[in-house]
Amino acid sequence: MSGNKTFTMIKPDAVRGGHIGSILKMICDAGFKISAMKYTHLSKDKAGAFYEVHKERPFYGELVDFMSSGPIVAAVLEKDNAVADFRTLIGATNPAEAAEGTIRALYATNMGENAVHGSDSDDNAAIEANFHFAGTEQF
Ligand code: FUP
Repeated sequence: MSGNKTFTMIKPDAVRGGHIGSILKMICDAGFKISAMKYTHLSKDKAGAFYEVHKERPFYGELVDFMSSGPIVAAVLEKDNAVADFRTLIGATNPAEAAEGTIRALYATNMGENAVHGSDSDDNAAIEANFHFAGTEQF
């Protein structure tokens, strides 16, 4: 059975572009309830730890620099089938391949600066939510 929570970040490019409000509206209009949210600026250490799984990949350094280059919005979202439905809403990692009308098709710049994060499994959704939020900050 699929879980009902996913974790997202509105990344520094989309924040700089002034798209927080539009992206949150798309998320709410798609039926997601916000169960935790914060506006924060990740340190390099924290961005590096979040993306630890990509440590050996060639793009890791750039990814960490980008994710710590400005503020982000982190949030936990709740909906039936949250992980899969949210990945449908955001579109493919590479915005050139993202379906029309998806958040990345509308707001992402390129593969690296791709506007939003979405968890890729129920297990990772829980790990990522707990990485950013204490239990008392999740409702
Ligand atoms: P996604 O699950 O769609 O966020 O994508 P991944 O977990 O595969 O990648 C995480 C982040 O690494 C992406 F959002 C952007 C960055 N990335 C690159 O910069 N280049 C790549 O080739 C793959 C990912």
